[in-house]
Amino acid sequence: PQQKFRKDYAPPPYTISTVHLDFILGEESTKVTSRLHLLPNYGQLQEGSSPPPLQLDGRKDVKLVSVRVAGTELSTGQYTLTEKQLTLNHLPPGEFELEVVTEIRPQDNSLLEGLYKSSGNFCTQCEAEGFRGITFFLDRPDVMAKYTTRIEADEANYPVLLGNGNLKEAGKLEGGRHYALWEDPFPKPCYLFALVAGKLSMKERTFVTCSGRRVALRIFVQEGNLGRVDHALDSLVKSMKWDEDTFGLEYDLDLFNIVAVDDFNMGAMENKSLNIFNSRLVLASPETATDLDYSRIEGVVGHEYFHNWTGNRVTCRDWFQLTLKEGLTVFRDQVVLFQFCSSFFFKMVNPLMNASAWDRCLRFFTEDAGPMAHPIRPESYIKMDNFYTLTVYEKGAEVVRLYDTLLGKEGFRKGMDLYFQRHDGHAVTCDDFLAAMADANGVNLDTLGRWYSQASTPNLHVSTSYDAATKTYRLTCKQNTPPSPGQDAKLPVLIPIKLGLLGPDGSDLPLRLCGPDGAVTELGTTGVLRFEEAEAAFTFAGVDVEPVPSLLRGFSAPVKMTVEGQTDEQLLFLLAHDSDPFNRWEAGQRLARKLLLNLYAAAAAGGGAHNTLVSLSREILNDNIYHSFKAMAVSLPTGNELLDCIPGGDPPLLHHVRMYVVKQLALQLRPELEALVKANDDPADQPYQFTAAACARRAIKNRSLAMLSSLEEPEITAMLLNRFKAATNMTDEIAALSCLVELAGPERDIALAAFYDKFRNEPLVLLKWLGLQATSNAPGNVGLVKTLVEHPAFNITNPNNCYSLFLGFGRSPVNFHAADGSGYAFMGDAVLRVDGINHQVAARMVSAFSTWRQYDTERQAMMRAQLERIVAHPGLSENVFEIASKSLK
Ligand code: HT7
Ligand code: ZN
Repeated sequence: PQQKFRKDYAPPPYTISTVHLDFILGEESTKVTSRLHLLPNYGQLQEGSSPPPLQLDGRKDVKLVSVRVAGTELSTGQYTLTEKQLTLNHLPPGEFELEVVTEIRPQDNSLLEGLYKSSGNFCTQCEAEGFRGITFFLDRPDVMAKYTTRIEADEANYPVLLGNGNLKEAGKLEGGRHYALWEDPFPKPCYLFALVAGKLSMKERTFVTCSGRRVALRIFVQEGNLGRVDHALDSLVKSMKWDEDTFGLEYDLDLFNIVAVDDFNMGAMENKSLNIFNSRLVLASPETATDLDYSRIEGVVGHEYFHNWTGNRVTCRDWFQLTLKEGLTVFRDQVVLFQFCSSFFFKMVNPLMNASAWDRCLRFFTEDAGPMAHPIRPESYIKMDNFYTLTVYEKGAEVVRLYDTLLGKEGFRKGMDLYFQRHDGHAVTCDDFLAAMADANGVNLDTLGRWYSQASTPNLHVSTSYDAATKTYRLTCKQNTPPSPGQDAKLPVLIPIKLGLLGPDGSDLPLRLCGPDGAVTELGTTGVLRFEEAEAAFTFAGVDVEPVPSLLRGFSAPVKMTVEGQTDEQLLFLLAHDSDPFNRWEAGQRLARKLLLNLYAAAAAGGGAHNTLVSLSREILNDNIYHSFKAMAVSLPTGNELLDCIPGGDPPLLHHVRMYVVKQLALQLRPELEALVKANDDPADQPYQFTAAACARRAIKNRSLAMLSSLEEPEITAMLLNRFKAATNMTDEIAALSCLVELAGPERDIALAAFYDKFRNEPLVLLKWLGLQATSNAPGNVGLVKTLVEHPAFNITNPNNCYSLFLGFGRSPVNFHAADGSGYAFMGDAVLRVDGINHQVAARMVSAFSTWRQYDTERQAMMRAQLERIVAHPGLSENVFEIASKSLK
């Protein structure tokens, strides 16, 4: 397969000003007529040269019916057609009309890219390169055109016909057919094109924009689901208002549609005015969705809406720039979260932190240290779909946060304003974003620019020294970025170090930073140091006693920090007093990490849990702090995070060490945990509420239950089963079930059977049922997971099903990593089977093997063997090939 390189970018040879698409949707086949107005990109041409050839992207399942240039049909000798391209060589000079007619079979399109059918309805997914599955086209984001779409279909089967923009015309046709004509006034790249046709029910709200325009907000779902869309609608209204208030960004059309579909490769898609969502990110009711589902819906609805400006109005020049829209939009959806929890206390009480912001620092570290490591702006790819990664999204968002930290809220806003002023309606690069931020603020951000081109997570090493005689405190900072595939040497990057210094009573000291000329700058009690060399020292004056430093507050840069000589006492002090909630939590995690790694090293199954961990957890549980923070603070670091620190690690052994510690904690903290369970049940007379306080209560109660369940006592197991049966909301029901699934004994089977019976007609809820069983660490669970693949509830052509079952299984430290290799063999078979259906899904599954170098030699050999078998498989997709072959390198 061919690699594409960022360095090879060249502007398109033609621009397209208008696109008219005509879809005749049928059960047998769909006819697509595309009429394009093209003009050669004169900037690219030598004077007097003949028009360049036009190479249009296509796909092998797109059948070419006819091509007309300026009204004249071409004979087959006048163009070249391959599986992936249609090339026209002799074109008229200047502008011309091109008509291409194709025939496609959406009902057979199991890739779910281009036009396909989901639950009997037609829908599209064009990002990144799916549009070529509809018609031959310049399928690249820097070709922006104005689109009109005419859709024709059988009226009884497809009463709803939706396209981008505004509805211009609709009417009945002969033979029970009807049509709709949509016009999108904004130029857009083809990846934002969308079409939906089907039987759908709709709920509507009106949003009045800041300039007084009324916008109709409509959510379309399958019949029967209309009662589950209110939360998504509320979230949309909230996001629209937030973008106006925070960035002055108003919605630009009179209609905003969201359609929920069951078969979708990712979470959602920001098509202009016609967002298409995976139904699990739209539908919510207390009985079927957990608190986490509610918070994800809020986050993704916001994310897709925010793309209207960061992605749609200003888009990417090429796919290497993906983080331009994704990193920025993730940053924007995270700011919403932070805004709503701007005060310290609100931060503590906000349970959503648990799900996203708190652990954001951990999510991309593994990818950034593995064989698939790439800069947030990659240099090459085989399949772009493989680069919708944690690095591009999450690390990319952290890089956007660097601007915000350095420039402050107002400086960041100035940069955003200039970015839109300069680039609205254009396809641009990450360099353009950086230039707008720098120019708007009159600062040099060159060293920040290096974050875009260097892979792997920088290490930040800080040493401290206190001079009592001069009352000065000195921080010496060093940085280095480890090598990554294809990149050995790295340059220092700009690291904003947000910090505070804690005095003996735990309060923040005033920060007086000494400049090179001896001048002192007052930084308040939380300051930001600009660190951009390989090594630099920062000195603070007027420090009466040696402080405890709180460094990298709020995770101010995506780096791995070590603080020389940091003691457990200092960490405990920070945990007790730090005014920065992130660092308070991080101090606890550092302590827990140390203890767990020591225990693992000794593989010490006997003896008591480390006293410090017990007393620390007791203090947290008894402290007068908010429950959501307690729930988080008593959660141990994840197995994956710990494995990153254990070369040649044994995942099942680590799991057992971790569980041992949980059990010791539960043994010693039983009274506290039982009291928390008792005190935090939802009041019986109160309906489910998705509020910070209610979620926090459920979080600490269910965390306590999970810890208690590790005791495996009959009395506790019976209590869990009772709670499972009595639960009135999905959060509590699934919390009890997930404890029971980890236990041996009849209660596990009773609960699983009852859950299945209750929800057998609720595919979204059954995803949880599949996922819990697949992820279970019950010994020998590989056999059960194999039977689930054959279960009537499991549908291998549906991505959500595969993600719950196969990706869920890949997360089980015990069974995926079973010592006999049965888990690896099962996953290897599954990857090949799924690859025959859906390449994107299979590529995500094969990533489970990417971390193979982290484990002991036996496991390494077995995982490697699976990767080799997969790479050698005839007919393997490019998607899977790219991940598997890079993992082997
Ligand atoms: N921008 C969207 C990306 C997306 C996607 C990419 C590849 C294949 C399928 C896909 N579906 C959606 C989603 C987002 O980040 O907003
Ligand atoms: Zn996005």
